[in-house]
Amino acid sequence: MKRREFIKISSIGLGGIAVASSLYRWVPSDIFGKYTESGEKEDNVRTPTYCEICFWQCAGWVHTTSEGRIKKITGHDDDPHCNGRLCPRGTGGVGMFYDEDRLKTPLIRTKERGKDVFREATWDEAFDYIAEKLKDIAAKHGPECIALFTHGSGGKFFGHLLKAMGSDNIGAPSYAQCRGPREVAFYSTFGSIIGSPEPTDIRDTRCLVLIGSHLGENMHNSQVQEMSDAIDKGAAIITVDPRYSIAASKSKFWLPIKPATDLALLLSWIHVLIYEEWYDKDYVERRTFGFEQLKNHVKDFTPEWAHGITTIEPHIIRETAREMATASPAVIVHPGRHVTWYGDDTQRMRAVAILNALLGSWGRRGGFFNPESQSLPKFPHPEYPKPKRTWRDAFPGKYVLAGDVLASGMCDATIPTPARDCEIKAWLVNGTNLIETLPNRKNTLEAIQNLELMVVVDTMPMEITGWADVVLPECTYLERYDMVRASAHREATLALRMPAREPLYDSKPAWWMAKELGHRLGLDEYFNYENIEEMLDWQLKQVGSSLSEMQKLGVKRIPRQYDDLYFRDSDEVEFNTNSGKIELYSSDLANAGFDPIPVYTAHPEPPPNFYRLNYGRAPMHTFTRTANNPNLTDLMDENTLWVNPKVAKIWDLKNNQYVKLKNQDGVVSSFAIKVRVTERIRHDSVYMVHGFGHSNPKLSRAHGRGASDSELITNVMLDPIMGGTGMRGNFVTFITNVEEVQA
Ligand SMILES: Nc1nc2c(c(=O)[nH]1)N[C@H]1C(S)=C(S)[C@@H](COP(=O)(O)OP(=O)(O)OC[C@H]3O[C@@H](n4cnc5c(=O)[nH]c(N)nc54)[C@H](O)[C@@H]3O)O[C@H]1N2
Ligand SMILES: Nc1nc2c(c(=O)[nH]1)N[C@H]1C(S)=C(S)[C@@H](COP(=O)(O)OP(=O)(O)OC[C@H]3O[C@@H](n4cnc5c(=O)[nH]c(N)nc54)[C@H](O)[C@@H]3O)O[C@H]1N2
Ligand code: SF4
Ligand SMILES: [Mo]
Repeated sequence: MKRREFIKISSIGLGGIAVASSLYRWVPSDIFGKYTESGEKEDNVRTPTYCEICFWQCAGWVHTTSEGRIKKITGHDDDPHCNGRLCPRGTGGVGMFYDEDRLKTPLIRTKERGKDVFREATWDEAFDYIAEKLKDIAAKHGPECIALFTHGSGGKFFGHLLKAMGSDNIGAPSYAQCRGPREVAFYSTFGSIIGSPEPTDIRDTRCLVLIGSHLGENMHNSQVQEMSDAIDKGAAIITVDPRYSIAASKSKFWLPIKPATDLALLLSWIHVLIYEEWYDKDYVERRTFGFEQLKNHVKDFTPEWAHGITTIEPHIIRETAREMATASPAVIVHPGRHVTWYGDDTQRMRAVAILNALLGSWGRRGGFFNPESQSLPKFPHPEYPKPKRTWRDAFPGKYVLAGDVLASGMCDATIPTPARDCEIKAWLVNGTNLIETLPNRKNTLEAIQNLELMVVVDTMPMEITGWADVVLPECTYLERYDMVRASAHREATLALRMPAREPLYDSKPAWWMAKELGHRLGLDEYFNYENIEEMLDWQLKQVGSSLSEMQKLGVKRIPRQYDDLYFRDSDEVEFNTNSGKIELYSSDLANAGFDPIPVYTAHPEPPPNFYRLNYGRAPMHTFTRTANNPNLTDLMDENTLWVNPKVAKIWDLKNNQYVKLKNQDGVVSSFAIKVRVTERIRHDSVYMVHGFGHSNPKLSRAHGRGASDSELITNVMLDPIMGGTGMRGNFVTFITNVEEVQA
């Protein structure tokens, strides 16, 4: 979009954002403030941080006593990610620091891989061991055979190290296992990805449509606050979910859709908007490309057609379309976040993007705003060597529209096949529990067994650390510096994380590990600073701040220079697409040989006596990373299996009874899970929260508590467009003769 066409004004929107009051009614009230204590003022040192318990990265303050005892973490009032309030997980972050099961020293494996038998090592020993192996692997196979899997702040430092070595194989599970399809879909429609935090203008919306996005359980802080605000102001929520989620309970309309059929509903909404002439005609005419093709394409996708597929009544489809149209342009059909469901996810997300375009919500108040960020220049270093190969070479002609590295792709490219002349030989894994994170565990383990080296950087003994050759203990986010958070929002902000105290045990920060490894690999010129303070101070000074200013402020808001948070009706806008318009008909997809307008295809149904395995989030946990956190296990220490009463009757299942699950490929869950009989789940599915069923016995609170959805996800429905790993095509049945209740 051409910024110079906008009028420049000095500053806008500096006032504080109202804090929602009703949000925190959504989760049990005893969660909040439970772990805070009111320390005396004079014994209260506060240092800035941003949260690492999830990727919303709320900024806050760590309150310590003068002796360095961490008392509590609170939200930063100036931070638009949290508006002064942390979610239960963020407050409970203290538990991560105090967890006595933490990794305490570097470890080097002494038995065969996977046996989880290690000896303690010094940092020097561990680094020397790793550096020698990496040099050897790079000499034998090229540095491109080294891959980094990372999810979390330390990835910046290890990513820099990898690039300095000459490898671009740097991937996070937050693409192919999470947001990838929506990013490709919105990029091909609007010429812009969604990114994080999502630029959804929820606080000013009049209608929010959530398709599988379970905000409230998905506890992305300010989004949930804004949704709560919007509800208070009378916004209508439309929730499409086979499960009666918390969001559904706050909704004007709950559409309990038959799983895997969302694309039919979306196409029929598009049909209704167009054929009832409820779409934003002026916006569509001026700003979009391919309307006639779209109109023709959806001609037969009537609500009556969709009813037969989705089970949603035709009049409900019409009424909800009307609700959106009435609110337009202050309406958001939310793009969701974890959208890798059924393998046609990019196309489903395209339909979501098209709906938003028809409703004129992109770039409009109450729809999607135009985010602003302040990037920090990189500390000077020599150019990176150009890699001769990447993971993509393992998949010629495939996943051409993937805009980012596929973690699952790098994993697959580690398994030798005759067709391939090179495989990935070494993994550096930072802050991602790949065993539980990637679907198809057998495949992940096969890849790991083919490695010459696997180094895992983590804070806890997890499933992935058990398979490592070398484990490096990172200190928690409360004990370290990381890169400055420079995030995009209505206004750009910078947020600092600094240590609130010395690290416990012999744990160290990622920046230091990367620099030390760089030194041993002869890459000192890439780490041309004494310590991270020097580097951060240099970066901050380039944008008119400094480390000492940020240590005091914690968060710095940078006023927008241009009045371009939304388009004005009079603005001419050029979109970053081939046509320069919003592409209802995608030329990117057409050029790559895919359907330019989404086509509905049916997905497999559960076989007799099997139920679709559905999974999601709980407000007090994040993936597998919090399952052992003492503060958060206090709130929820195992997951339960939601079972519809009809199904419970057939199987004679009682509430609180433990069962094991067997999937369509005969995989049986390692641990039993407690049944929760509830009308809130459809009869064709069962539901559990992801992140439980830990098999590492070193997790004293989490081991064997609840079941792991991951180990039952053996069928992966690959998105041919961008390689996303659809994970909702797995079916389970019950094993009821489980004697033992968990210890
Ligand atoms: N079956 C299934 N699979 C999924 C999902 C699902 O719902 N079900 N969700 C998908 C989605 S949406 C995503 S985004 C991914 C998330 O995938 P991951 O980010 O891999 O998720 P976690 O399970 O939280 O693993 C995080 C690891 O980082 C470690 N860790 C925590 N803090 C730190 C730190 O400060 N430093 C270091 N070095 N390590 C740290 C934790 O101990 C843990 O081992 O998973 C995807 N995979
Ligand atoms: N508390 C907490 N919050 C989190 C996280 C966390 O770990 N903990 N993780 C964060 C991350 S990285 C992500 S990606 C997001 C993920 O959260 P979201 O993007 O909101 O949701 P999903 O995990 O995709 O979907 C879960 C919902 O989809 C419903 N669902 C299942 N199948 C279907 C279907 O076929 N159609 C429809 N319409 N709905 C279906 C489920 O019933 C469930 O309510 O959460 C984020 N927020
Ligand atoms: S939403 Fe909660 S867990 Fe996530 S960053 Fe914010 S406070 Fe931390
Ligand atoms: Mo995610």
